[in-house]
Amino acid sequence: MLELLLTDARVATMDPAVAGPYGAIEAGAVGVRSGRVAYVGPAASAPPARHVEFLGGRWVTPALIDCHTHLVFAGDRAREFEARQNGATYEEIARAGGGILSTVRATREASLEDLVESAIGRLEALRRGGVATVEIKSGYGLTAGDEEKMLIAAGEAARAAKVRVKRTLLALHALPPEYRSDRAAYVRLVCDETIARVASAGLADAVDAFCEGIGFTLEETRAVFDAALKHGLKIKLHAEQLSDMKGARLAAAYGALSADHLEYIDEEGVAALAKAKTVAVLLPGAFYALKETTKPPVALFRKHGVAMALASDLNPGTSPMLSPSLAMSMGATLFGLTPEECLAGMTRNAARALGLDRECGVLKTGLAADIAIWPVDHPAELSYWIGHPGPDALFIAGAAVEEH
Ligand code: DI6
Ligand code: FE
Repeated sequence: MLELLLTDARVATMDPAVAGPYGAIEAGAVGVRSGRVAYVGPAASAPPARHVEFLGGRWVTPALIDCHTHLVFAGDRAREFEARQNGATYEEIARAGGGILSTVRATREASLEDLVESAIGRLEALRRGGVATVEIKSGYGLTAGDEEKMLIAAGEAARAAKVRVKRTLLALHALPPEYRSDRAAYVRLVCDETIARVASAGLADAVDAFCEGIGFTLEETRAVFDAALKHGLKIKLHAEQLSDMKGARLAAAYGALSADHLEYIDEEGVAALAKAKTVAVLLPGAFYALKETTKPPVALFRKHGVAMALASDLNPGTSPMLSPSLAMSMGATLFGLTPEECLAGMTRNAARALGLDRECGVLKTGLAADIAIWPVDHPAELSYWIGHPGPDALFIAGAAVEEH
């Protein structure tokens, strides 16, 4: 006996094993038992259930997954936005000690409680948009203790907002001011202390680094990857966002779950991602906010069969974006993804980018019952509306989320 059956639905399973666009099942149903999907298929052959909901032909999809955010932070960067609107560039602001470092100052000063509270608000905004799983990076603390504080805040906020979370240590995000004259010492601190502390406390699943001219070099990134692997953490990388540092190749060589941004990646880099089955995470919010013009090479990702995910990159500097719908709209309109690629980018491929492909991201028997019910007539609408308000209902591990 199922606990819940959502029936009289059109189901975009996003499961590649189901033939056709979106892995769609017309006149379909999804059944739930013990927080897992227990049936996906034609409504006519669904087993009996204690509760049955008739959806009147509405579309059901896997709940969305935002696989790249920096949503724990203090302060805001609205003044910096104003400076940029008056002509300053992101790089100029960063070199003048603003940018990421201004958020570092505010985040170090903030209490754990304040970080949790503001993060809950952002998580709830994403959740209203249909997001059940979020990745959250550190990177605004930079000392071992402050990075731990951020990751603890991420865990507590996710628990309070009842969303599934994956946490990523991004200690190589910016050079902290106290190490300005000794980069090597900072990288050593991260390798020898921060990673070990975070890993042994179970505060992160992966490490990431900002491999960039205004961030960290390939060699510095490599050192952190080596330390991360030693401590059993997975690898992710901010690569080729503002220039071609050949970071994606390095990430692929380390078997990274994902390489993210990738506006400046070349074909050799794309081929390396394909070979390593590393997911390309595209972040149109930062591209939009920075008014970039170089787009990620979507045609090359398709040609080489690199899975593309799409995420908000929610952060105070380059992507203050609280809407998964906007990420999908921008993925389509700015980067040229098809609506089906956009939805795959925030479901199936996002799950892969987090190492969660056996847990969520498609509607398939045995996976978590993370389900969104949308008031739309076609799944293309999820990328078509510019800022869709979100699903009518959202289930996370089989539990209905209240405000929907
Ligand atoms: N790339 C980005 O776009 C963000 N971090 C990164 O490595 C920016 C974060 C910020 O400006 O606060
Ligand atoms: Fe980012």
